[in-house]
Amino acid sequence: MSTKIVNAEVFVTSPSRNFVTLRLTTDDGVVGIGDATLNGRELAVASYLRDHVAQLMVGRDSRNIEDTWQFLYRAAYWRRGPVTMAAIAAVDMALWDIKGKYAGMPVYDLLGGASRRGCRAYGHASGMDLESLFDSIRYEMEEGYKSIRVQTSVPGIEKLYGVAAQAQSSGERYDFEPANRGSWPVEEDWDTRAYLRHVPTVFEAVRNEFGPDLPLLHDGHHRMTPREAAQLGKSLEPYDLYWLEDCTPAENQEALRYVRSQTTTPLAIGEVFNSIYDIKDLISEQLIDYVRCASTHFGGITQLKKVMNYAEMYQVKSGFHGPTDVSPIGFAAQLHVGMTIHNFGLQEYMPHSEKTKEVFTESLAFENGYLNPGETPGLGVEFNAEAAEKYPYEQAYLPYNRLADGTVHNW
Ligand code: CS2
Ligand code: MG
Repeated sequence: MSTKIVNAEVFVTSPSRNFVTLRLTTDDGVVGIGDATLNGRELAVASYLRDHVAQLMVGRDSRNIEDTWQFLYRAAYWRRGPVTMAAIAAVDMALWDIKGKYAGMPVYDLLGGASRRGCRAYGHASGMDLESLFDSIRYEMEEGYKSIRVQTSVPGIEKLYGVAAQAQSSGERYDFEPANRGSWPVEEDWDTRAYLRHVPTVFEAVRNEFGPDLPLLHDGHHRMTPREAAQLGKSLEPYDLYWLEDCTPAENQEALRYVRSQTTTPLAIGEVFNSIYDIKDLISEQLIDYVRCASTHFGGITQLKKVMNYAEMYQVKSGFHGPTDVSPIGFAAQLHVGMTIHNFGLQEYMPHSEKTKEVFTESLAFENGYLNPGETPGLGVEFNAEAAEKYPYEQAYLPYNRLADGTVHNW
C-alpha cells in the first residue's frame, strides 16, 4: 500500500464568506482536506501553506500524523501563533481524513470510537428588544436546539456583537457573521457600564418567560476587566447560566483566578487560543469549566484531543468554537473529537449557508438538537473545487470597537 503525498494544494474561496482549504493527495489517489480559515487574515495562512508548507508535504508518508505535526511545529523554530497553528491544523485534519479513508472508518472511530449517540449543540438567539429576542429563542427551540446562547442589544450601544437583524454598514443584516466585506474594518461602539446594567435584566425576563430548565449561555466577547467580569458573573447567578463565555481576555491566565473566586457562574474560554500553553493553567487550576478552542485555530485534531484528555483529569469539558468562520471541514474535525472524548460538554453550531454547502458537502446530521458526523470514512466532508472557483476571495475584516472618547477597545 502506498501512502506518499504527491500533491498539496491550497484553495481560497468565498461562498458567502472566505475559507482557506488544503487538499493533500496520495500517490494512489486518496484525498484528504483540511481547514485553515482565519477570519479577516485568510491570505496570511494561505501563503504560509502555499509558500512554506506545501513542498514539505510532497513525498511524506501520510500515515505519520504525530510526526508531521511535531515536524511542522518544531522545525519552523517560530512556535505558536494563529497563522502557524491554523496551517498546522489544516495539514493535521487532511492527514486524519486520509487515514480514515484508508481504514474505511470515520475519524472518531480511529480516535477511540463513539462515547455518545451524538453531540448536543447550542443555537444562537438575539434581539433588539425583548419581544424579538423571545421570538428568536422560540425559533431556535423549534429548530430543535436544547441549549441557547442569548445576545441582546444594550440601550446606548449602537452596534453590538452577536445581535442579528442589526444593520451592518453594508446595509445587510448582521446575522451571525460579524466580518464585513470591504477594505476597512467597521467601527462599533462599547460602554461597559451600560452593558453590565442591562444584561441581567434581560436574563431575568428570559427566565420569567421560558422557565428555569432551558440551558442559557452568553458571550462577553472579551470586553470586561476581571473585576467587571466578576460583577457580571455574580449578577447572572440567579439565572443559572450554562456558561458565560470570554468574560475577560485570557492572555493573562492569572486574571481568571479573581473572577473564579468571586462567582459560581460557569466560565468558558479559548476561541482565540492556538496552543495548549494558552490554556494549561486555566485547566489545571480549574479556573474554567469549558474549553472553547476550535480545531482550526488550535493545531487540528491532534492537539485538540490532547488538550481534552488533559482537561478530563480536572473535570473541565469541551465547548468547541463553531461559528461559520470554522469551515465545514474544521467543524467536522472537532465533531469527531467531541464524539469520542469522555468530557464532551456542548458544541456551538451555526449552520453554513447554501452556497457554502455547495462547495463543502457534509455528511453531518443535525437532529433534535444533536449533531452526528455520520459513518462516512474520514471526516465526512467533500470539497468541490469547481464550485469553489465560482466564488473568488473577497477581502473582509472583523469589526473593531471604540469607547465614547475614541479609545480603541477589545472587540
Ligand atoms: C464568537 C464568534 O462564536 C462565537 O462565540 O465569539 O462569533 C467570533 O466573533 C468569530 O468567530 C470571529 O471570527
Ligand atoms: Mg465567542
